[in-house]
Amino acid sequence: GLTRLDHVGIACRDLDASIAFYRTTYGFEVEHEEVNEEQGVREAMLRINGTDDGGATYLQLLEPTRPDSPVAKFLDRNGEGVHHIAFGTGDVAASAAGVGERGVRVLDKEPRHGTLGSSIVFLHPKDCGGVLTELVQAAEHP
Ligand code: CMX
Ligand code: CO
Repeated sequence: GLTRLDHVGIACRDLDASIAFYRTTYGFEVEHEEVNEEQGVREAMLRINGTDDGGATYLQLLEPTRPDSPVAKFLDRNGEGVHHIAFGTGDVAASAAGVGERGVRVLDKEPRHGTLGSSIVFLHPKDCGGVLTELVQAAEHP
């Protein structure tokens, strides 16, 4: 099942400026940065909290790497702001299948590569009350 809020994804035009805002305003630090060419993003993960069992919740700051990417399209339409939420699961394929049986469109037939070797799928925002929703399974050996 879905056990936690893994992250909130935020679309920004300038990743370094966004990182600086979160550091200056709240004191959040970047734990990890990477480029995901498949998703068309340069991203930073800022850890908000962590639990003894290794669970954590992040902000995911997203800057587009190309103009036809989902985040670039979102910025063109809406400007900067909250782009998606992500729930954590121990088995993303099983969770996606379960949600799909309830009539929600799963956008990825097979899980794709996410942050730090995680496996991710996206659910259509029109089937989720206007919220683009991601399911994420952490890598076993990050
Ligand atoms: N949240 C809520 N609604 C959204 C949305 C978002 N992030 N993005 C698009 N929509 C809505 C639009 O407002 C639009 O609604 P209307 O028809 O009412 O105007 C509708 O969805 C279609 O929008 P679009 O601009 O034509 O966009 P597309 O259909 O081409 O793509 C989506 C939308 C969700 C299928 C696409 O963005 C997608 O596949 N996203 C998943 C991948 C992704 O977002 N990757 C980046 C993050 C990577 C990561 O987290 O690691
Ligand atoms: Co995400």
